[in-house]
Amino acid sequence: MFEETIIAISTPLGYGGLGIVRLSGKKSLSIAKKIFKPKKQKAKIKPLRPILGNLYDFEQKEFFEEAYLTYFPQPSTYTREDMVEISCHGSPIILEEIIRIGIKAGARHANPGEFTLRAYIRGRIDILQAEAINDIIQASSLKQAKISFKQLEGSLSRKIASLRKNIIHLLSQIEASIEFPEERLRISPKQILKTIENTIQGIKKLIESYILGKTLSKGLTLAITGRTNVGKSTLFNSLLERERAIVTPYPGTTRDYLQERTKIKDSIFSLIDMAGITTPSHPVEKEGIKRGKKLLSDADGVLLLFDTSQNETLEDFKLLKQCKNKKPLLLFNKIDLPLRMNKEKVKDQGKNLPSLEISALKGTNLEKLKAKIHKIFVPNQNQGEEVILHLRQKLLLEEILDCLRGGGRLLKEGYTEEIIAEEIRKIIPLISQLTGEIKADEIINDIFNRFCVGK
Ligand SMILES: Nc1nc2c(ncn2[C@@H]2O[C@H](COP(=O)(O)OP(=O)(O)O)[C@@H](O)[C@H]2O)c(=O)[nH]1
Ligand SMILES: [Mg+2]
Repeated sequence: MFEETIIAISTPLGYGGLGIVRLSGKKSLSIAKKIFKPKKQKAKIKPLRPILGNLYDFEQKEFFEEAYLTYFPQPSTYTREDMVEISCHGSPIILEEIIRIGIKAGARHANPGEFTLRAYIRGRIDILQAEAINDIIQASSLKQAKISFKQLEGSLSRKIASLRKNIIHLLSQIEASIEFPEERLRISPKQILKTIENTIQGIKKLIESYILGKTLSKGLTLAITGRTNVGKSTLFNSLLERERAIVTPYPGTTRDYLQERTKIKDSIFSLIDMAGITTPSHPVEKEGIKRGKKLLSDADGVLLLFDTSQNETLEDFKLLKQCKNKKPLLLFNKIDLPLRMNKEKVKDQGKNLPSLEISALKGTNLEKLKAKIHKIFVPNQNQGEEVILHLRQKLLLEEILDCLRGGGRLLKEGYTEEIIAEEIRKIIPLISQLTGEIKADEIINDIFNRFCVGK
């Protein structure tokens, strides 16, 4: 399948100043010559030199558009194959026509991400870099785009390569002491343990960086909860800066949940406005509450609202207890109204939990709230430290961590080197999965299907 020459429109479909069609594969140049004729009749297509010409429909024998063509000879190309780029007016009709005659001339339409897939299959990039390419294209924040750019340049790949080197070194030491137990090169269990623990620390850091990665790419989910009528939907709208949720003075207005993305500083949050988790008075509300509970337990963070213009209720305390393990931010709302709540009593119940007084309606302390949300939920990160952006990567790193911990445990329990080596050896294929050295169809499909056609 990678022997065929592929063709695709690489610019977004729509009207634009320019549109680009790309070809990749052995027949790129010969196909290009069929569908493109230089303006100067005797001019030759030279590598890496844009040449002006006309696009040619060889069936109807007519020209239909002006274009620049650039030929990129293999192997120093995006795909490591021969490539051709045709740059013309950004007209969807013209671009589709180029694809049609390109296919007539012997090309095949590219699948999503197939150019990048070829770069990976041909060994120019690993799968971490392929993921980074798509992350740049689909970046939700400049900070994330910059992280992805570094990963495309190989920052994460180098980190993983050095992890592999350390693991192999450790294994060879353990294995040497199995083979030559009487010799001096025997490594002490203490030394093995030290290496294992150092490696664990490094991997833990990477895994922890995923939370930051998530805030920069997909966004952290933040559930706004509290009993009915405390002002959840009002706060939801204020944070979104638009009237997304319906707000009324009647309890039970929000029956289903609403979810919307918003940016707070350079981080993305997916805010969830939930139905009040109270005794339902309506079947629709009941379902809403059920879903709400699930959302609450899945959320990365919780904002728990109280209505300070009312006396505290048992329900407030119940909710506090329910989300305590989620370390919620307590928000005392409606401070524009006369105070009736015993805030200290509530705070006492939520010991050590951060809190803030606000008026969602009047916008009091809203900026403070945003700063606080950022401070509490977005982890700090030192400049230049690697950030993991994909769950796939995080899960594999967790498996590696498990093996290391397992190895350490066996060592402490006094098991033989053979058994410890066996546990540590399991890490090697996991690393190969991480970098894509093991080319598994399932992973390939999953990753490249997220790409646009033409990339
Ligand atoms: N005075 C005042 N009223 C508020 C405030 N926040 C919400 N409300 C009102 O409280 C009622 C219920 O608000 P809503 O956002 O629908 O509460 P929810 O049931 O928790 O979603 C509405 O009449 C809001 O206008 C506030 O900060 N101050
Ligand atoms: Mg509501």
